[in-house]
Amino acid sequence: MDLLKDISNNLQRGDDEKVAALTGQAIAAKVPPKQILDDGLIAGMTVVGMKFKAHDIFLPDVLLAAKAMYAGLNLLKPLLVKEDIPAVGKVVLGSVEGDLHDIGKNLVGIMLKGAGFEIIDLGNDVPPERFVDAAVKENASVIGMSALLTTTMSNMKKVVDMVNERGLTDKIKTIVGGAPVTSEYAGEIGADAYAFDGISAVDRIKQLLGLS
Ligand code: B1M
Repeated sequence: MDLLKDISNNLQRGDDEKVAALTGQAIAAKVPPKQILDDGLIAGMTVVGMKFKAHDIFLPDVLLAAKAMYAGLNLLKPLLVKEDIPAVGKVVLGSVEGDLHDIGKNLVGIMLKGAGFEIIDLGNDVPPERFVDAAVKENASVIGMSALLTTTMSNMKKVVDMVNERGLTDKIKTIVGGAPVTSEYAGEIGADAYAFDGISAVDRIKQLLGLS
């Protein structure tokens, strides 16, 4: 669809105003929000990632693309989250220490909220003990960690180890995700689950809590 291609192209150019306007048009034209997200915004960001890796574009371009991504995402958010549904469980969510990438983590949060979970979002660059302390304080049953860098992935293990060391494994389950993370890696570090994207995070967390 041309409109979705336009969203992708303008996101790649970092034009947040155009992305917001086109996302608004797509919503008005009743394009399903998940399609706008996948075929417009995420499609554009995937190209940005490839161009960045190939040194065709540079960090400031990626920052502008991220700003444009949020311009669209903010309009989609209310459509992806159903309001007023009773919470089915509490999830502490964050990007691990050293990691400033938060778009994917925020998307996962939106999907979980849409499925009725209460989200305690700790933001990005979250030290291990903050994850665990927040889960205990908030009486959350799940800690969700996101990492986009191969250099920060190992901080997920620190959180899993801390949950074990503090004897909290019966009360708190851990789930990990993010572009470089795999289910094998999740198994290696002893996390309870891995999810590829927001939708599978919902499924995996429901399974962990015996809700499905
Ligand atoms: Co960065 N960056 N970046 N970056 N950046 C990557 C990750 C990189 C792959 C780009 C590349 O080289 N192709 C590369 C990492 C290489 C590696 O580690 N092997 C990279 C690099 C190198 C860096 C810097 C080091 C660059 C530098 O400074 N020289 C630097 C590091 C900063 C830091 O974190 N300390 C950096 C900085 C940045 C920006 C700040 C400019 C910006 C982030 C802005 C922001 O997030 N607010 C940025 C961006 C935008 C990217 C790319 C282009 C796009 C990431 C994104 O938002 N994707 C990225 C390339 C890429 O991934 N293709 C790249 C869209 C998002 C919807 O997908 O985050 O994968 P994603 O989330 C998905 C799934 O992974 C999953 O669900 C989401 C929805 O489908 N998921 C989970 C995520 N978390 C989950 C948790 C779960 C379950 C599923 O359970 C809890």
